[in-house]
Order: sequence, then structure tokens, then C-alpha cells
Amino acid sequence: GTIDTTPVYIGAGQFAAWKHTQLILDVVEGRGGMFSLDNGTGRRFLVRSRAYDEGEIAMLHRADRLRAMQAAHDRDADGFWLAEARRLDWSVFPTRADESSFDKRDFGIRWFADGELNVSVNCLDRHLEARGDQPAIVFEGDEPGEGRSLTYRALHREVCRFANVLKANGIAKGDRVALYMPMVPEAAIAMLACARIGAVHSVVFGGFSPESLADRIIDCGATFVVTADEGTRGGKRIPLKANVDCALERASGVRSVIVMRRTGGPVSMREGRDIWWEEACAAAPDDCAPEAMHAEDPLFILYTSGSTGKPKGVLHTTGGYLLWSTLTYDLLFGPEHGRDVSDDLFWCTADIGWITGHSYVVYGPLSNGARTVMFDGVPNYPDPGRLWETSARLGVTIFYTAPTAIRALMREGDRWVTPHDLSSIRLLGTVGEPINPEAWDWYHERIGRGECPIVDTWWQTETGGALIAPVPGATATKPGSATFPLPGVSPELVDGEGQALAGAAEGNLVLTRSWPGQMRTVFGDHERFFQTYFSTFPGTYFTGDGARRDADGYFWITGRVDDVINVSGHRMGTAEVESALDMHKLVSEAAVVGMPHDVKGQGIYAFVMLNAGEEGSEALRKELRSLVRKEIGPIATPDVIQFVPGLPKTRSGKIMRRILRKLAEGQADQIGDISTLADPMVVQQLREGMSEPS
Ligand code: 6R9
Repeated sequence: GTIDTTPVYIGAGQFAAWKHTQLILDVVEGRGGMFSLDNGTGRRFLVRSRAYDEGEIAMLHRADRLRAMQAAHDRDADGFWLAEARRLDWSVFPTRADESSFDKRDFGIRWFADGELNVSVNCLDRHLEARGDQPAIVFEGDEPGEGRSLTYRALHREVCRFANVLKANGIAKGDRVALYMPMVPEAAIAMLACARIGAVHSVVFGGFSPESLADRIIDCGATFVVTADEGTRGGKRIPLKANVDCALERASGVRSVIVMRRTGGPVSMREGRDIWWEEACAAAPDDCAPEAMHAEDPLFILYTSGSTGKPKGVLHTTGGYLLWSTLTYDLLFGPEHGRDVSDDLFWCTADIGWITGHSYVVYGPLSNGARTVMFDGVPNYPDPGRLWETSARLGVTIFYTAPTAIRALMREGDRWVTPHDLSSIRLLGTVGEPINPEAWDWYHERIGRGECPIVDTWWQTETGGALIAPVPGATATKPGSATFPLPGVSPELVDGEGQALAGAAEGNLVLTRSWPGQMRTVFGDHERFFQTYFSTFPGTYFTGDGARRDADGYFWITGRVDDVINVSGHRMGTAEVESALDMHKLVSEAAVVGMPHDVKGQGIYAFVMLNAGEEGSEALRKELRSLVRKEIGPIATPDVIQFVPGLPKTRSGKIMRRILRKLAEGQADQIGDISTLADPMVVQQLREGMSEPS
């Protein structure tokens, strides 16, 4: 941009108002000197200020540091990544960084391949000397104030104990362990214990049905399941152990189930298979030598929905994933200048059943020596003030949640916020879906007092950690934009043919080079990994998202461009919901699309065609809804079910979802060309049927 060389004089107040919204480009002189600002329009100012403090100076250096990181990466990428790798403790430091290729001929993702380390050592042992007595996990239960905190020393001891329990039950390096747990410290303990002995965990969200749990256990070949008697959510109980029993009728490869007592509710324990957590741990020694792992040894498998077929087992490995969760936690949520990471209390509200819970409840914070909150409740229990009451009571300083939660709480009104003193909060974050300006403003004003920066982090299960996000204090934000790539991340927009689009443009979001946190494979199906992500736009990783880049270079994620819908920040493949509906004996065929939803972001709209001669009814709708709940889980329940006489198909028999999406969005007048349909009359029938659905 152009530089206006006439100095503008600003005072402390003006500086404070600008500091989170203006991009500070250069410190021209030192303290009390001159620096230049970019007001977001690309116009640069030279600014002289006499009234800023140490913290503000530090912020200028943060911007400098970020630019220096990017420059170092551009000069010598491998040198940069090896220097960043020093953030971790390695038993064998790697000599090589990126050996990845997106090309079909020598395809593969590999980072730091000759390095060796252990994730639990990085999250625990290395903090013991300086932080042994500092809280690591601050647990908040379903009932307000039901909680406890575990120091790094206590967590280390529990992890070692549980690692010994796993070993005593025959679990060895490389074996898969399924976790079906509430949001309790024991869940993190089990994850870290797996990491300690080199077992591969696969966490299954506690809200998933026994069928979904069985599918995942079978797919990853888990031989061991960790669960609790019951979970509690919003005062209600979830029969976790009973669900496991049900899943194991089909998933017969499981040898043992370890059960922690959460509620004391009744469970049936099968002799020779089921063990109580407390009893097993009481008998276990509390020291356990960590297994030395190769950087590319698997750390975990986490299932996520795609546009086709069953959920994919996303596999992350040891070195790259840990570096990415560690580095991004520090860049986005790290301490302010002159402060220690433990001065903050970090609360990420995600469940550990999702990637956000893996990277920013457990691995990223603990690797950095932070204090991380684990919350086992829901935002509206006992009332819609819960998150704010709890933040105030615990003294949370960094709060990270999903736009859907913000929208839901915003609708409840400010009276749930105002009674609580949120002055401890200094930083806010969002993840999971685009945030709309109205929710952004409310979050900023009501929760962030109009002062806290909002870190909008774009990423995916597949990316391991954030890729596009503002670095607080260094990146000027625009509400609704995830802003710029983090250092070393290379997003590009391409058109339908894969041609790169320059400047301000809208297109498909791809990444042109690997980063350490990238997934390594789809468990058990490497070919599917390549096909899903690298075949659409050869030579690049295709995210499945669309995005826009504005004239200032800011990225705005516009949402999925494939058949994945995002319901309350949870990813769902339309194909999964369809195959659940198809299981009903009266259903001939179902097609599912997303629809706009005020709170959930997207809702689920199902077009259901019944067998010839069958009539749709309210009772059948209820049956179909409960079928989906049983097969997948409550989060997949359709919002609207419309019974239809036919589905819009091409002559080759492919459902034209574009048309269904328009109908579900209430834009029947914008359907466009339907000449390629086998039977264009179908569209008219669908439109006529639209007033009746519920
Ligand atoms: C971390 C996580 C990934 C999909 C992703 C995109 C959407 C995530 C976003 C966002 C706009 C953001 N998404 N963060 N869209 N702005 N800040 O959510 O992983 O469950 O795998 O979902 O979520 O569509 O492709 P995951």
C-alpha cells in the first residue's frame, strides 16, 4: 500500500482502541518512537505515539515475530521447521523435516521421520520440575462447582498408573484402544496413557449411538474399550456402559472393557471382560517408562464424515501432530509478553470426541504447560448463564467455543451474561463454522467487553490444528474472516478446473504444500486418502471448503462445497443420514441436504420417497427420526422430513442435489436449468409438497 509519511499523533486511548483492529506493520523506532499502521484498507500510516506501555511494545514485537517466522520459512522451509521442532523434547532430534509429496507417483505425508519422542513426556514429564504443583487440568462437572483440579504431578502419576493397567491387559505399541467417555479428566488420562506406551487411541463422541460406536471399533480393530458407567449432560444420564455392551454384540474383537465410576449408576459387568477403573489403577505402580516413538508412529485415529461412504478414520502421527498442536496453541493462545502460560486459564468448550478437543483441550495446552479446563456439562444447564457463571467463578482468561453456541446463548438475551464478572477474559476464539457478523458483535461486546480480540480459527480434523487464523495483537481482524494463513501454511483458491485464482477471488480452498499437522492416511485405506483429498485438484490438498479472498488478502470461508453439512459445528455426511433412512422398510430412497438454521448454522432436510402405495404420516416421521438417532446419534436427527413422490435425477440416475439444496433453502425460484433431469415434472411435485412438511 501507499505510505502516508505525515506522522499522525495518537494518545494511549486511541492506541488502545486501535491495537486490536489495526495491523501494525513496522516499528520504525523503539519505545516512544514511530511505527506504521495499516487500518485494514491497505493504507499505511506513520504513527508517533508517546503513550504506550511495555505490553503494547511487546505486541509490536509479536507482529514482527510473525513476519520474521514467515520470512524464515520462505528463505529455508526445512530450516524453519527444524527450528520450530525445538519446541518439543525429542529423545532423538530429527535431521529432516518435510518429506511429503501430494503427487500420485511418490505420494505420502512424512515429517521429521528420523526423530524420536514421546507425546506424554512432552505433555507431562518435561513440566514436572518447573510446574509439578501447578494445575494442568481444571475439571468442571455437569453441576456447577462440581469439580477438582489435577496438577501436572498428579496427572503424570495417574497417566503412568493407567499406562500400566493397559500393559497389564496386554495392550502394546500399535494396538488400538477405543475411548467412549464423558468429559472427565480420566478421558485425558486414558489418551495420554495410550501415548505413553505407544497404543493408538480412537475417541468416539459419547453422544454417538451403539451402532456408530460398533462401526468405529470394528473399523480400527480396537481390542480394548475405556468407558464410564454413565455420562451426565444437562442433568440427564447417558448409559455409556450399556451402549458399549450393545456395541460389543457386533464388535466382537474387544477383549476388555475398563469402566470408570462417574455416576455410580447401575451397570452390568461381564466376568472376564469388564474391569473397574478404580480397582485396576489402585493395584498399578505409578511409574511407567515412556515408549520411544518414531515421529511417524501413529498417535490416534479420529473418525470424521466425508461426502461419500462411511466415516473415515483420520490418522495422525506423533511428531508432526504434536508440533502443530503445540505451535498453534502458542501462537493463538500463548501468554502475553512477560507473562507465563500458567497465568492464563484456557477454556476450550469442545468435547474430546472431536478434533478440537484433542488439539486444544488436551495436547496443545498440556504440551505448552498451560492450565486447561475440561467441562462435562452443556451451555444451557442449569440455565443459559452457565458458561459465563463458570468463566467468572474459575477466572477463565481465554475462552474458545463454536459460533453455534454463541448464537444459541445470544438468543437467550443479555440478562444471562450481565450478572457475571467476565473481566478475567482477555481473549476469545471461535471454531467450527463461519461466524456471522451479528454473533461476532455480540461475542465481542457482551463477552469481550468490546476489548478482547476474537481469534477465528479455520481448520479441520484432517489438518490437526488451526491453519488460517489471526494471531492476537499481530493480525488486524475483520468480523467473519479467519484472516491469514499461519506461518508456513499455503492456501490457494482454485476454480473448477483447478486453475489458481489471483487477487480478490472466490473458489475452492486448497493447500499447496504440507504442514506438520496434516493427517497421514485414512486408517486402513490409503487409496481412499489419496482419492478423497488429492485427486480433485492434482498436486494440492483439497479441503472440501469454498473461500473468498478480499482485496486486502483476507480469507473468508464460505462453507463446504461437497456433500458434507455442518450442524452446530458437527460434520455430517449427507450419505450417512441417507443410509440410516434407507434402512426403514417403507423407504425406497432418501436424499438429504443442508438447510439454513438460525442457531445450528445448518439443519438437516430429508426428502424421503416411500415404496409404491405407501403413505407418509406424522407417525412415520417420528419413526424415521428415531431410526436416525439410533443409527448415528441425536445430532443427526433430521429437522425436516418431506415425503416425496420422486427425486430429481439425471438420466444416468444421479440425484441432482443442487435442486434439493435450493428447495431446502426456500429458493425454489432459483433452481436454474432442469433440462438434464430424466423427469422435469418431479421438481413441480416437490415444490407443491413443500408447505406440508414439518
Ligand atoms: C476444527 C473443526 C471442519 C470443517 C471445515 C469448515 C468448517 C471449521 C471454521 C470453519 C469457517 C471457521 N470450519 N472452522 N468454517 N470458519 N473458523 O471444526 O474440524 O469437525 O473436521 O470440521 O468445519 O467447513 O471444513 P471438523
